[in-house]
Amino acid sequence: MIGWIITIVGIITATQLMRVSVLARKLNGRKEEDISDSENNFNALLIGVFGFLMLTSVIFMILKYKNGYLPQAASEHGQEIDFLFNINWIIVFIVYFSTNIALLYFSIKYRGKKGNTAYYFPHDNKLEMIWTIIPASALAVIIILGLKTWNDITSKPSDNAKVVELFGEQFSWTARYAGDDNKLGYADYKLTTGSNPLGLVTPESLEASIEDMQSTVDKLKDKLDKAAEGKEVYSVAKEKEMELKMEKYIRLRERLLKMKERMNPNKLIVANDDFMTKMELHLIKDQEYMFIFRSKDVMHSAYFPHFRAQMNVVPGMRTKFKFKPIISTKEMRDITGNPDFNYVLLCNKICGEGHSNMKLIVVVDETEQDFLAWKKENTKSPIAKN
Ligand SMILES: [Cu+2]
Repeated sequence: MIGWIITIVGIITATQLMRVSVLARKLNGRKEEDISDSENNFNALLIGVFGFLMLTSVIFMILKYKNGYLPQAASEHGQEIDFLFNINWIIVFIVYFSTNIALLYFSIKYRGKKGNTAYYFPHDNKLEMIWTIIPASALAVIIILGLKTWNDITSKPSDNAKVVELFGEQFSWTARYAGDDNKLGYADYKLTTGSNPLGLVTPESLEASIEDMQSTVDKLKDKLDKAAEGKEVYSVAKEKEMELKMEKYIRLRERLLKMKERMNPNKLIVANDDFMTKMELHLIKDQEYMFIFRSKDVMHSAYFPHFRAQMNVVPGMRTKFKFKPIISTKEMRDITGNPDFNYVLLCNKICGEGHSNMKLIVVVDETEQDFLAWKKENTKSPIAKN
């Protein structure tokens, strides 16, 4: 509030001062365009002071915040992305400083002087060429390098990339590892139950869901029969609701029966060696990973700031991203000097009121042995065994 008052009073003062100087000119019998050399010199001095403050404050901020925008890259492609980012910064700074220094220098050098006349300079082909070719080649370098890196990042992973699924829901992440066969078992939302939270398709889960749906249908049918015989009384709306629910479950059950017919049982057992966790995502240093993202409810976005990876997590489709962590958690703790440092997976789409809690600690183990030791203690089968 006080800031606003000061600003408004400042503007009023400046306009009044300008009016005073205009009136003073009239009293002296000078025309408005008659500007003395001393006034021009004073303007040139102000330009110099303003330019100096502007450029030094930019240099100050570069030195102060140089690493402020992103943490150190800890994945293979992350370092390439940072390299591109730095090239862009270098080009921006060269252009920024050279054009602004030239602008300030010439404004001061050619400040108004008595007797100066303007130089007539309508067109120059050489200059046109220079300011077309230089920006065009700078852009070409940025675009070609960028496309090349993007193609590398999004190309197919190698055969020894380990497959991990990240399943997003309001408001948590579940990591499912593909197991020894390195194949993720099939999943279908229709099979999602309390004991099968990821909706994995196995012969048992299919059978269990079909039975489950049958018993729901039976129960509803029983109630509706009793209502028809007058043994139980429901409101018209309630009865309609039960009818619709029963139809829905009959439809779903038919679809699952068809799925059971179509699916090769040998393909369904690939889920059996999958293992999952909601506690921490453990990765192995220098191991390539293929992440597959799935969402249970709304759009989420999986964001690994240290790995320079971000991918939308969309209901009804699978999105993918591959990367290779190259700095272990232990090494990063030494680099940052922070013994509590941890990599994180964050949700980067505002997906509901608990969005800010949707986070998973990521640990990069030094060796496969470390990973296996963690796996033994902390992961479980994605389907609860009865
Ligand atoms: Cu989210």
